[in-house]
Amino acid sequence: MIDLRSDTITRPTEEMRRAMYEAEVGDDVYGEDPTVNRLQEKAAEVTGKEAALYVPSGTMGNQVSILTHTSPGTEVIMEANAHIYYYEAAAASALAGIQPRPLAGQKGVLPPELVEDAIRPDDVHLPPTSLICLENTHNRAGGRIVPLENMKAIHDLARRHNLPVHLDGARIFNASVASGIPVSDYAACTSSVQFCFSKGLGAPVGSIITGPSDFINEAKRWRKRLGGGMRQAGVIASACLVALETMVERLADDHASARLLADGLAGLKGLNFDPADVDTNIVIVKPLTMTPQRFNDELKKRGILASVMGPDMVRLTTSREVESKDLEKTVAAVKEILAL
Ligand code: TLP
Repeated sequence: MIDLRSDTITRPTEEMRRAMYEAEVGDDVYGEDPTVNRLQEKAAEVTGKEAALYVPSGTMGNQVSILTHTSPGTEVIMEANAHIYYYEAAAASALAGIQPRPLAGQKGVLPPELVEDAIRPDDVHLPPTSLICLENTHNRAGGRIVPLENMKAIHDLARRHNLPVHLDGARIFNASVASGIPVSDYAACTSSVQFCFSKGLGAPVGSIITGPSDFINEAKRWRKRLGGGMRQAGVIASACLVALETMVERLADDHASARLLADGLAGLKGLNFDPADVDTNIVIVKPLTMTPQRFNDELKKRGILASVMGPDMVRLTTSREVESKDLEKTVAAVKEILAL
């Protein structure tokens, strides 16, 4: 099978497996796992923040951040297609007791004026705004890079209103590699960042939150409350260190694969798709002559796995697990399906 469902399907490299076998470990709830500590230091450094906290997943990283920044009964501004809004099973409402304020972005990008207008004035009838969440790259917008200028403008207005900004940077390294802008420049427009090791970076488990030391200390308590305190986590953190050391630059290969796919799908009748929308490793197409589910089923019959992303979208995601011949085969299969 050619697996284009997600970059989460990437399996650890030989070097990661060796590092896992050899990892020095301790009890991380006591802060005594040297490998986790090294990973946290490195992640803090890469994002230009004071401290970091290793967590089991991107979802936990986002939710621990929301829990740490906010209190129940407040409102959190986010893009209407953000992962935090769309794919985290309403965790922010269920766990943090916040009210999400989804704003429609333009291909994942929130106009700063829209964000500023959504900040609540001080009025007893209204929920106080407590946080602004951004996502870069933006998954449901097709891996779009949110421009640094846009993040800066939102950060500036957030500061004027004394509000924190959290970045769901699950794929911030994709944005960085594709744009040539250091991760720390994006992170400088935020109060906290979550990024994932187990997507295109290929590690088997884990994400990380970075931010100021006092924020991370409080986040550690929330991680524990959620049952995310891990013990000899150096075994998995070691693979994340290898990911940071060896897998960042190669994300460019995934972007090149997505470009190959995008060029192959460009201009096909029966598909609503603009290849100019592809910035990184995600290609989202809208089939016009059949449902996304049927399109997906037809792909599967031809040995290709993709993801239905709602009532009109199918997502094809490139990763280290796919080769250029797989992409040629995918383009040929799509042409065949559209002719049905
Ligand atoms: N996204 C997954 C699915 O949940 C959709 C995927 O296959 O892309 N933020 C963003 C932007 C994400 O894309 C994801 C995962 C997460 C957070 C959550 O990460 P995990 O799966 O580690 O909880």
